[in-house]
Amino acid sequence: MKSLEVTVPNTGVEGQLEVIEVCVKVGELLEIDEAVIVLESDKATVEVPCPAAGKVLEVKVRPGDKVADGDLIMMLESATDADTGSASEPDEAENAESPDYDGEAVTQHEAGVSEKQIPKERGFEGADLGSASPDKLGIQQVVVGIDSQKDTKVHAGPAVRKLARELGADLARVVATGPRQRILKGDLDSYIKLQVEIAQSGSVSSPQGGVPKIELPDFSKFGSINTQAMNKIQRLTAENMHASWLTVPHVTQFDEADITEMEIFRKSQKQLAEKKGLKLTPMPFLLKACAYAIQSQPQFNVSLDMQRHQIIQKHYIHIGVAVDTPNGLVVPVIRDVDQKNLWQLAEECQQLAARARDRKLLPAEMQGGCFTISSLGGIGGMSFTPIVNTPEVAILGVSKAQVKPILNAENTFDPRLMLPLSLSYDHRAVNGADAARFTTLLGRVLSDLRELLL
Ligand code: CAO
Repeated sequence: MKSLEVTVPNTGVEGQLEVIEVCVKVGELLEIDEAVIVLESDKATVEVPCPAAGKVLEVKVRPGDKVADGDLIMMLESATDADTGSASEPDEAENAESPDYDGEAVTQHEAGVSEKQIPKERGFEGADLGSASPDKLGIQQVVVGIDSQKDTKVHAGPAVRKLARELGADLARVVATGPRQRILKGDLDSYIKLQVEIAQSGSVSSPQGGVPKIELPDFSKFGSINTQAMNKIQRLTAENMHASWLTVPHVTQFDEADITEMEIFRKSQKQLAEKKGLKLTPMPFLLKACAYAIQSQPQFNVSLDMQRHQIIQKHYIHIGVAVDTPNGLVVPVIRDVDQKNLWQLAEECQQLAARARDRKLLPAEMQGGCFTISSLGGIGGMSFTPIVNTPEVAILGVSKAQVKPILNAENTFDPRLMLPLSLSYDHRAVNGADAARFTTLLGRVLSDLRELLL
């Protein structure tokens, strides 16, 4: 093992160059020609390759230092002598296109070290980078840097780096398509184009993913059409649904509740309900059962603050009820559901639904929800996957109850009225086992309301 001094090779530049990147750390094992430091003059950037394979013993320079030819860069422990500069076969990958200083594509063969190959304005004409081979020196234009913030290696030429600096683009975010993950100018162009597109339209069209913009055809080519502007409710619903669909990892848990006894009780109250001027539908029962389940499982009564990495636990139970109106979907919120009885809930639900359909709801009446119930039971269907009403973390979808044959303890079938439940939840806040417990609990209390009295 020998201790080698690795110095700044002959760069052909008079005076000092700034060290803009140090690509090695003490103790790191380096291959021959691996980038050691990156130097920059006001005209160009150049990588100093390692003259021999070995282990870094000591690094003598830091980013920002000014160095001249012959200055010590690092001490290297090596079993071999430094490469004497014999020409080696250029790597095939390095023959591929890479950008030159003017942003035009040149091949690495052309980007050598002779005067002809490196334009004068680069300041490195006739460069002799010491022990590195001329062909390998062609690689000098492929600067290997370390992104200071992400500690991610970025491979890009000086022109691309300069352009990225001017545009304020973070090269670590650019998808590289060049050989050895090198970022080409075209890659930077695509990245910038994408950012502009995102900024302008809020949507993304990218082969790397994102939300593709859907181009609409001219529908009138296929038949008669007319168009009308979306109203405010429709616009807001579309925006909120889309935001929730994109940000919330949704899972839906399906279950059934045996509401045979509940229906007998509900129907028995019909006359009293009429006297009160109310309609006692399954909704107040669902509200009560959900409030009970939320009390038992408070993880359903949270919101996530992903910016601050905080879980906000709520100590009140306000439940929103999705109401279908001629103008679109609105979700008025019933406050403190846990503290109200079935008649109060029936009355409030009825009044809010009427006000919603008459477009009389105040914004405050649609705020502060912890959980939502969306009932399509009066319409039909077997089950559905409701979208979480963010920043809430769960929503219960209810479909039409149907009489089904259910096996009893005597191994015969009883006709039972079964209510389909579809609980969609934000899987960041709620796990699958909790969701299954939640719907199981709902099923239990809806099949035997006495538990709600305890
Ligand atoms: N199974 C069987 N019947 C049901 C039922 C169910 N799950 N839920 C309600 N019903 C019955 C009611 O008992 C009532 O019948 P009766 O008049 O014989 O008692 C009938 O269906 C109509 O009920 P309703 O829909 O008027 O009342 P509700 O309290 O159940 O619901 C409301 C109120 C406001 C939720 C409802 O009118 C509504 O707007 N639903 C649509 C919600 C929606 O659009 N959700 C989708 C959101 S995502 O796009």
